[in-house]
Amino acid sequence: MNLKIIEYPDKRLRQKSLEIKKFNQELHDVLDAMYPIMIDTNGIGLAGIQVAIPKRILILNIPEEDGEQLKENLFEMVNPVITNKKGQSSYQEGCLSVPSFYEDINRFETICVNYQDRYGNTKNLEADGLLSIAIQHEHDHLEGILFIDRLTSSRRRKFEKEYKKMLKEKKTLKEA
Ligand code: QAP
Ligand code: CO
Repeated sequence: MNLKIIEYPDKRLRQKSLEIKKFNQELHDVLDAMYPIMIDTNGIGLAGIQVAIPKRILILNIPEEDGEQLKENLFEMVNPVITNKKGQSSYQEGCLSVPSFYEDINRFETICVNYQDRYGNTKNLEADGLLSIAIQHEHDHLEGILFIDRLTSSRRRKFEKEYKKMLKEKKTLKEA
């Protein structure tokens, strides 16, 4: 499978992703193909729509304290629903679809998430810390929401200016 990460301002990132109904080989192939892309691009989370697949799937791999990403810590969530949220936390977020930009974003501190695994088994998880933030960030992608949408309007304007400048520089480099 030849998947590529799509980047802001690609409009496909605004699509609302659709529920998975069939837990078949095609789903497994997509999930299997998403993992190496996330690792190769130094990501800790990736949603289907980021590789142009508008389905309610996301993967997460939170690094250990030494920064190492262990495959045994991989979460695959199909049709995730956040059922409970409490507290507040702030974290400097980034996104593979918004490269080279990082900003503090407020999220819920603790959440409960109900999801299915790749076989369709129902799971329940209470998450806090970075895992909780990552689930909320990736879940937003399923709704067509990006972390930059959660900035204050002045920070958002600052982002748009910096990002446009970066895209221009990228273009100049490509032409050279
Ligand atoms: C979402 O984000 C997230 O700009 C996952 O040049 C973010 O994996 C969850 C990345 C923060 C929790 C906290 C971004 C890699 C990776 C970049 C990512 C970049 C290279 C972002
Ligand atoms: Co993202």
